[in-house]
Amino acid sequence: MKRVLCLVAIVLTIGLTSCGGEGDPTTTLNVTLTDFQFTPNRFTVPAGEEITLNVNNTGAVVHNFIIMKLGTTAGATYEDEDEANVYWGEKDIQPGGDFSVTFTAPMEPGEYEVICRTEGHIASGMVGKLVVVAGE
Ligand SMILES: [Cu+2]
Repeated sequence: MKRVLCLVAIVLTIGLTSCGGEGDPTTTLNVTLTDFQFTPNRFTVPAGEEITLNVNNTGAVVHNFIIMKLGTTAGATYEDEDEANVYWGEKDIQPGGDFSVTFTAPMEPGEYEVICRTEGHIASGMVGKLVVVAGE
């Protein structure tokens, strides 16, 4: 019985966490690029706001931070035709690269795919989510 209660508590906690959102929306994103991950790999931003992206590539190879348009995906491999579905991207971030860029968050709330276009990196797990939430 105790075990069941515990499980219920865990489920409730998870439920509340996902309900309370994805974490509060923020206009400053700090992301570390490694071989082959975005850390963190989930970002929540307010729609239409200017977002500052602080990028740090601590990996050994070139990485990218590319946001795909809503409802699109680069699939398992980023190909030339995926270019048309890019919402915004910071491309060819060199190893050791550590800088800030800004972009405007999409107006439409939803979950946007974030990927690294370097060959093989999506398949290796270099995928993230940009969650856009409606402003107040
Ligand atoms: Cu990469």
